[in-house]
Amino acid sequence: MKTLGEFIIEKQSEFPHATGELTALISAIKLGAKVINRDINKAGLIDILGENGSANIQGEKQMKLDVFANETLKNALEARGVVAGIASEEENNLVIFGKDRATEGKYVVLMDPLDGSSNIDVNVSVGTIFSIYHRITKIGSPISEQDFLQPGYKQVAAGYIIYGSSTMLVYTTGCGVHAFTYDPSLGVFCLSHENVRFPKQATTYSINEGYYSKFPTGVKKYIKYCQENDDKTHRPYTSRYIGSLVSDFHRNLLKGGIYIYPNTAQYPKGKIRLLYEANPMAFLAEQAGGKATNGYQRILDIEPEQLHQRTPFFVGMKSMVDDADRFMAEYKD
Ligand code: P6P
Repeated sequence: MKTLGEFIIEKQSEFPHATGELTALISAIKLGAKVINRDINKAGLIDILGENGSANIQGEKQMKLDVFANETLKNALEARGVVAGIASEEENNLVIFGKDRATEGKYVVLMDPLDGSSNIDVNVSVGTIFSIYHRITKIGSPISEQDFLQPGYKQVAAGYIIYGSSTMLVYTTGCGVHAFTYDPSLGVFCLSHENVRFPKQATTYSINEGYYSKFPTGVKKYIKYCQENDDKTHRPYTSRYIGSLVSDFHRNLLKGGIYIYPNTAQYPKGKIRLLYEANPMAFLAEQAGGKATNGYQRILDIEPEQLHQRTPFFVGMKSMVDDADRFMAEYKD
């Protein structure tokens, strides 16, 4: 059994210039994940206690779990002193760490602390997504939005935690994708999947087909393609959609699939956030031999303009994303 801590230190020794700061950063995320995992597993119970007006188990004012997840990760990251600040789905603006605006942190972190949190009420798995960059501004000077509005190909590391039937932390630093399963009896994440790659054979497409009438023509054509009978390409594919990006992505990574959230009437620019959802998942996908686009362009090449900007998102096995992109090119609306 190899723990996440042991694995990171072992890998760190492969990078002589590594100073251990990224190791400290990832272990802060690991700590945050353990705390969030503990409370997610009691979510129903805490809600029940909270609903009759009594205090929750810890006697604290009950926080919505996604706010709780945000506070937990923010505190864990600030405590390590290697992060200059964060951007989060739960924060309108940048959060600058350190007593004054100048700070010594070498990294900035962008995160969706609890993606798919509406699923908690119905006991469906949810996730935390994180994306790590070197800051652009000089260490010691104030950080600014330019530290965060970097294209995805500049990410130093990215990953997610999935709180499902087991809790797993999946991450990449650009040297493959590695997955660790949490053992609550020991309080450690153990290496369970080293160098994860998408399978060779496509099996699953994930999209909310309830919005079919609102999809671009290329997406409609691709869905019909997935549903055709063709033994050579193992179609029809299975349709699976959980409504939680991390869960759908994780299943597609292990079983072979594609996740699509295109632009729709309700989300003309797409629903998925570029900086702290699409970019980290795209980095992981490419490191696992897959592909991620907005239907036309590589996600990691998109030059961000705003912290919370959205994008259409096609991510998964390269062969499946290639097929979807081909239909998008052929049937431009
Ligand atoms: P819809 C969760 O809110 C999320 O951002 C993704 O995790 C998920 O795939 C998608 O939205 C679900 O959106 O419109 O299908 O309910």
